[in-house]
Amino acid sequence: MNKNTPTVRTVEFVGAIGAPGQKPPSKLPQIAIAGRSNVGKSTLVNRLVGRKKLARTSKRPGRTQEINFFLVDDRFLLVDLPGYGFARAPKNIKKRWGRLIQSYLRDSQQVLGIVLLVDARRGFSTDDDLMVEYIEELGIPTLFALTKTDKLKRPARKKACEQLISTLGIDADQLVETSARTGEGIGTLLESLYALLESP
Ligand SMILES: Nc1nc2c(ncn2[C@@H]2O[C@H](COP(=O)(O)OP(=O)(O)OP(=O)(O)O)[C@@H](O)[C@H]2O)c(=O)[nH]1
Ligand SMILES: [Mg+2]
Repeated sequence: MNKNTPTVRTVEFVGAIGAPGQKPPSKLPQIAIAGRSNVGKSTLVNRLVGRKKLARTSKRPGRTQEINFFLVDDRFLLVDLPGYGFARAPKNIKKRWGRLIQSYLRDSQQVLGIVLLVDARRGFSTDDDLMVEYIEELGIPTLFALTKTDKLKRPARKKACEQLISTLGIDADQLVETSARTGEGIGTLLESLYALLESP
């Protein structure tokens, strides 16, 4: 992290949405963390704000079942979404989570940006593709982050990055390599989020 890296001073859980149609707990700008189940969304939220146990995490997919809102520095909401693409979840549950995420992203006027996470070892999935399509339809600015880079050696990691960049047709600077374990990329991602908040 360089000396300009923002640091989070205060953070608190301010509410959750469990069903489509419910409203976010505040009208402040929101940045949502999206991705497949188990990709590391809740862990990344904790790491970004420097609090180990704020958002609940689990080894098993399907941990986060509601949309959770965390107020950061009384300035914006970091939003921990439930994961999608969890193959073993019952069909009705999968449908419910999908509807919940879609209705929130569609109806909230305050979603300033989305960070879409992709597991460095697992790569981009069909479900990610559907999510990207949906986000594009809504026109919400999106950043991409590879997660769990600590689990890959350099060459494999480089390959994962190149693959994702070419699949998405994005510029290299739209992708951040992160590890919640080592802290890699966390400062960079935080800087990007603050830049987004400050953009007109
Ligand atoms: N090695 C490593 N493990 C990680 C990292 N980030 C998350 N994990 C692990 O991945 C598992 C899933 O993390 P979560 O943060 O609960 O994942 P999630 O995306 O919130 O999952 P759902 O809420 O089920 O959608 C946990 O066992 C974490 O410890 C990372 O950077 N490196
Ligand atoms: Mg989670």
